[in-house]
Amino acid sequence: MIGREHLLSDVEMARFLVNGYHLVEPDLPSGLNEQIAARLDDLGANPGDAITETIPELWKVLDHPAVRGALTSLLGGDYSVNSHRHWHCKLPGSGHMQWHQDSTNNRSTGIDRLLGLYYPHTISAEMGPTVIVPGTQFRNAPTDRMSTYTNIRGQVPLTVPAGTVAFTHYDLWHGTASNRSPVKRHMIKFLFNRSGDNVAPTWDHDPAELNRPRDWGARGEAQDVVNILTFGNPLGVSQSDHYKERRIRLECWQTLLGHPATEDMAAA
Ligand SMILES: O=C(O)CCC(=O)C(=O)O
Repeated sequence: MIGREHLLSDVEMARFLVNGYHLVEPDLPSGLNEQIAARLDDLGANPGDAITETIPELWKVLDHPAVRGALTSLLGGDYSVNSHRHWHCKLPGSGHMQWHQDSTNNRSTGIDRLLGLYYPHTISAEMGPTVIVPGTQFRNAPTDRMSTYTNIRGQVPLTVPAGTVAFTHYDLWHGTASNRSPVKRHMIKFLFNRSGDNVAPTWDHDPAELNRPRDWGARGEAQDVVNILTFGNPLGVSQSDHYKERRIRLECWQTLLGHPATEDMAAA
């Protein structure tokens, strides 16, 4: 049983639906990140999915209550840890990785699977951070076309402290910057799956949160679920794109609450 203090709040859940990512900084046992980073520094070959057999300490990250709390909130209490995982080592001098969405063109407008990106050492801008594009998780695009894009206004380099786990919607656009530092940059990518539909919220939900009125005067600074879901527009996309995305996120929110979309919300 996960303590309520480790679950996401309504506002954090709404922000995930808008931005497509959520960062967790678990207070891991002292020395654990350093130990994992040192083991990775010394690894000769990439063990692929067997990275957790090679470095079993990685389970301490996945088993941390803050990590389990985020996963429970986003995917339900019976989420599964997919057997696929991968060590992404960016060597000094290696170039950028182009924008892409992972896997085949099998996209979801729900929250059915998540990536969890664990960084055992602090990532600077020079080390080739993962770069994500907030709000693109419901925006399917051909990889060939994406590969021609350069910097995107609103992109976020994950320059994060050691031990951070970045959860992203599986379909969020991402790539990397080049590694201009003298050190190897490590990231372990995990994949998590939803096992069943929600029949009730699995985060720290307060139904009163949904009673706030829409406030057209405070769009950019929205601090509550209704206004975040209504006005959130991290890339400043055009009105018609914003309306399409808003409709998807409102339907997704209703599904996460455990009931199908109402006409009222879907028409928003
Ligand atoms: O190495 C990274 O930071 C990102 C890797 C990546 O984009 C991927 O595995 O799809």
